[in-house]
Amino acid sequence: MKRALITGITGQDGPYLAEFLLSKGYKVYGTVRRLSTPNLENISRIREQVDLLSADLLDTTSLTEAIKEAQPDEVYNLAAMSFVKASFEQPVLTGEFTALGVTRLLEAIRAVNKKIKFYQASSSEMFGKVTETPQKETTRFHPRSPYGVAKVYGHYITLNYRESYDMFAVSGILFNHESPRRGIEFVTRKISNSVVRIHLGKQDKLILGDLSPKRDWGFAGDYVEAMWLMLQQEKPDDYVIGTGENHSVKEFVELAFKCVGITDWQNYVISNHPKHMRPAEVDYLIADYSKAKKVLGWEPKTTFKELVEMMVKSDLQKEKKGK
Ligand code: NDP
Ligand code: GDR
Repeated sequence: MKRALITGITGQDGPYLAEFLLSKGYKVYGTVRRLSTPNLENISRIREQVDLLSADLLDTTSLTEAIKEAQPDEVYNLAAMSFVKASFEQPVLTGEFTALGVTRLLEAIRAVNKKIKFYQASSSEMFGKVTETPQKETTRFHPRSPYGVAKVYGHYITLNYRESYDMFAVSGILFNHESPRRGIEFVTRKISNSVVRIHLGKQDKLILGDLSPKRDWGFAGDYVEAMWLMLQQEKPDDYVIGTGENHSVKEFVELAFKCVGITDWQNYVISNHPKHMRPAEVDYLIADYSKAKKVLGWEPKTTFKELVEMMVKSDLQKEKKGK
């Protein structure tokens, strides 16, 4: 039985990856950091099937102990401060979690067993102000936020440990991926939740920032398979994962309102609100995932329309249940 350790198991991607690995017969461990009120909602369905270990990206000892305890064949580093807007407000802490946290984890692996395979959750935010379209593995990085800068560090330290210590360390450069489990502050879930609440008469307005940025949005459930595939290859390498299609925030809003039968969506939306604008914006992201398709045999399965419908439907069910 293979063993995997997932950091960030309580987030959006962690539970999808855990479910995927359990279906492959893995023994799955996940790290959780101490919070005054535990946040286990996203893993409630698989709570009995995974072993939770206490560890924090700020604390190397806790990471080392978690690795000693789990004795994993594979470590998936999904933990991070992942909200771009917040990274402008807490740039130093973002660097500690999202950048140096990767080094702490790699050091812990190196100390315990350097044969453990390592996956780093890198991001299309590294491309930022894009220098090439579509973006692929060789596209130059130009991050536009403390989060993006921290992810560039995480990417290069992963490569550095691969080159320096002959470790099987890969960096998956994933474009935006969403799901009903997405945190409420990210734009897609904020939209699906607000649209449903407006439809049910529980909310008057949806207050957003810039509606013009375009993102390559996929379904998180499709993307976790790519993470696993990267660790099943003979040689460690880096891959871009996306859909090859992009849409503006405005298109997402329009389609989400359409899902509940509202066509005059402009009457319910306030845009360019200063609270939701960023000091520097990433305007246009679109993935060239041809390397992943060729080498990993990976392709996205869920369309943009299916994704929006899935999120609105899920929020409708939750709101009706009063959750
Ligand atoms: P989430 O924000 O939903 O989850 C982040 C996880 O990290 C949570 O489990 C959180 O725990 C944990 N975490 C945060 N800080 C620490 C810390 N100091 N120590 C230990 N754990 C911590 O992210 P996603 O699931 O959406 O994304 C997974 C990873 O992929 C992240 O690294 C993200 O940056 C990256 N990524 C995501 C993309 C996306 O579109 N979703 C695209 C590209 C990359 P807690 O519950 O306690 O807060
Ligand atoms: P992003 O996701 O920054 O791409 O990072 P987010 O959903 O936060 O923003 C997407 C775009 O929508 C615009 N926007 C708003 N965003 C939020 N959150 N709230 C608003 O009210 C709003 N109005 C407009 C943003 O300006 C932006 O252009 C996500 C995260 O998951 C990262 O961790 C990950 O690395 C990248 O995707 C790929």
